[in-house]
Amino acid sequence: VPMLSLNNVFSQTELDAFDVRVSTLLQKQGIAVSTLTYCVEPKFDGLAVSLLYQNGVLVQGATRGDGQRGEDVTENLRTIRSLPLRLPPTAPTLLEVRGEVLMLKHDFARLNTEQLARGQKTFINPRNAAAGSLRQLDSKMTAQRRLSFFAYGIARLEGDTMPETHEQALQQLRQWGFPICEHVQCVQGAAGLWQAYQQIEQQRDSLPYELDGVVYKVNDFALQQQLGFRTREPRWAVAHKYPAQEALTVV
Ligand code: D41
Repeated sequence: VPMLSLNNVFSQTELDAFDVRVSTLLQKQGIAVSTLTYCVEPKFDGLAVSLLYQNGVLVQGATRGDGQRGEDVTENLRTIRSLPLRLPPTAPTLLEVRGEVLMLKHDFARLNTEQLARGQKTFINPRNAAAGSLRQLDSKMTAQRRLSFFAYGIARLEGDTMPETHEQALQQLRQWGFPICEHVQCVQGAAGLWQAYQQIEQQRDSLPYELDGVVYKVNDFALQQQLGFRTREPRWAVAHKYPAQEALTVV
């Protein structure tokens, strides 16, 4: 299943337009909608990966690459402590999970301190550190870097019924042992999206990971399917970026 990319909105006006576009498209298809329910989740500044489980066992993990073909990073992914290698007996026969690999702020700070002490190059930001760590040729090197994983979706499921909403899919993933971001919230309409955007922005500095924005997703899978996608971006989801963080330094 290809890994889609996300369109962006950059303002409240564009956010409103997204909600209007979604409602109008559904109305044109004869689906009456008053206020839409969306899931809002932090957009981690990490690397998107796809994980394939057969009979509850992780058999393959890949980076996104061009969306069709990525890099096989299975051995390196196996070293991530929070990423389940084996699922409980309740898990489906086939499961493909999408999520984000990232480095927490404190693990990044520690890595750079260690790099300095060893006289090795430091990393510019947690994303670069995570990317460099996941692409190591020797998984023993990856194991020494503390990477984290959060699941954000189910791409394929066999041997069980697909949940009806994104929120339920995340709950199901949690029950199968995947780490899910605890800041995901369901909201109503454009006003709800804007409120959640601002609320998560206020928490941004106190969160243990770096966010580059939030992602809005139509919660109902039946509606997602009606909306479909345009070349490589789903019509039912969009990313809303936060302004880049600025800091002062002595040169
Ligand atoms: O946290 C993220 N970076 C994130 C990325 C997320 N929370 N949700 C995402 N959802 C999708 C869709 C809606 C296409 C399944 C994503 C991404 N995609 C994504 N990451 C990289 C490219 C696309």
